[in-house]
Amino acid sequence: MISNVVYGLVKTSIFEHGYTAIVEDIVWIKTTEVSNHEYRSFVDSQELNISSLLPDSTNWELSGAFMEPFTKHYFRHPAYDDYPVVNISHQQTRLFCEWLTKQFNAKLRAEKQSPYNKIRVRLPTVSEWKNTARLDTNPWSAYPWNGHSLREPTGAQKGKFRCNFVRSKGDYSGIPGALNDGAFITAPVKSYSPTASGIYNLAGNVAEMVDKPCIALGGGWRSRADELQINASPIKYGPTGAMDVGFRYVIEVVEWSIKPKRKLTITAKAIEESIYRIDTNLLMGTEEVSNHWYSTYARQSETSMPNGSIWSDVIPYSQKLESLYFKDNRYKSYPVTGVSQEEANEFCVWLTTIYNQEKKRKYEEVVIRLPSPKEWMDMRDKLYHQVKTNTKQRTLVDNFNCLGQLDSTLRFHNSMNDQPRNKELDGFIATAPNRKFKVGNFYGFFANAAEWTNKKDTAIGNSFLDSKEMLFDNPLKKVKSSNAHTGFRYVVEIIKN
Ligand SMILES: [Ca+2]
Ligand SMILES: [Ca+2]
Ligand SMILES: [Ca+2]
Repeated sequence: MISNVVYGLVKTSIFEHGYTAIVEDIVWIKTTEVSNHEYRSFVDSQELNISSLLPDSTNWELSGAFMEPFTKHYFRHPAYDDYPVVNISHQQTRLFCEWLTKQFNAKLRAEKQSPYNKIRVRLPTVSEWKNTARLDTNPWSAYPWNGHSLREPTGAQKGKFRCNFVRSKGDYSGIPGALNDGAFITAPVKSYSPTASGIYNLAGNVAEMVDKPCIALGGGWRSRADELQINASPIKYGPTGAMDVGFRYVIEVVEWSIKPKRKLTITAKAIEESIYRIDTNLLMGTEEVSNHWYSTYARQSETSMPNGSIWSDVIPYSQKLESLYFKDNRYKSYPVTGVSQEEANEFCVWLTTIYNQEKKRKYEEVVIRLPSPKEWMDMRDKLYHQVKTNTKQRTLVDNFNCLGQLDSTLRFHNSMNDQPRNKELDGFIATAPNRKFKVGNFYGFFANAAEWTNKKDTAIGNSFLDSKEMLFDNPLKKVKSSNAHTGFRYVVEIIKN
């Protein structure tokens, strides 16, 4: 099950069950609507003002139906423990989320090994909710499953309804038998088949609140089939909620615990292993300079690493990269970015000294420097012919901006892991590890990070921000200052053999 995958991934008790990642390692959504039992544990843990936290049970009224038992028992009776909490206000859900944030952060503090320092529980945004509904479907799908049928297409449940809604005006339970969705009002939060990601009742049962007040998504037990569609108009609710409106929350990680990079000694041999001959006296780095190499330089020359905040300019949900990219061991093999052309030059000078000073070295004297635009372009033309091989082997040429727009959907963010759901995606929203994409003998040459040249204010090559169409053209770029998508690779020029 998904929950186990998530647990395996994060190794922290707060994710033990009931959550699915919607932004890899950053945002999780609860797989069920919040139940009466869960909301009650919040209310019952408070000492003051409990009455202001209780659902407004007077909302239970429906002309022509006998609702008194719900008014009296729905929230408190154990028979309804696993039913979604309803009749609560937007403000009450906020207090619930604040309370749960404190509970979870206390748990994290108690766990020495947790990868997270701090999380925040909150209602999802409209787009997070909709993208959750489309995690396992075609982008154009009307419901949180593929196809237009509201009945199970296969399996033991074939022909049964897959959600709780209204069949026709005034009919909340349907007629008995297979036509019936089985629920007169709400159904337990784990009713019906979950999506492939393990999420229950996105469509129907109770409409779900989002961060924006007064609107709830997905339709509820009083909604018609068309009102359950992902893009249907939201349900409106009043100041004390409604009997068909509940919520589910997301957990967003805001702070990670840092595992510092291990110490690295850069030797002449390591430099020799990092380059490939491109001309008689010229060798080029086969990959972009990594965070690990750059931080080794930074430590030894008392230079600072780039500031993680540059990530917020280029991608949504940037907090993980902001806190970890330039500091943490997990990103040691990613290209360093956020360095200015001058800083890249200084790194090259430092590396030259390292090489020429060492006793065990292949070449008597070298100069390590940034490539000229021409040197880089000549290499590009050679590599261009090898792209065919990649096509034949069905391996991607590089890490670029597959969907053309970064904030299009969460399924894109979700593809930050190594196994994208869709083969057309390269799997990375920001940079990829240096050695992930290869053409000929070179990694990350066409994209991943753009690269500084030795020509003033000029970078070359594309980056994770550029579309596929740009991958093979337009490589020269005027760049004034450091940014999150420009890194560099060096060339080694042999002065004396
Ligand atoms: Ca729902
Ligand atoms: Ca990408
Ligand atoms: Ca590159």
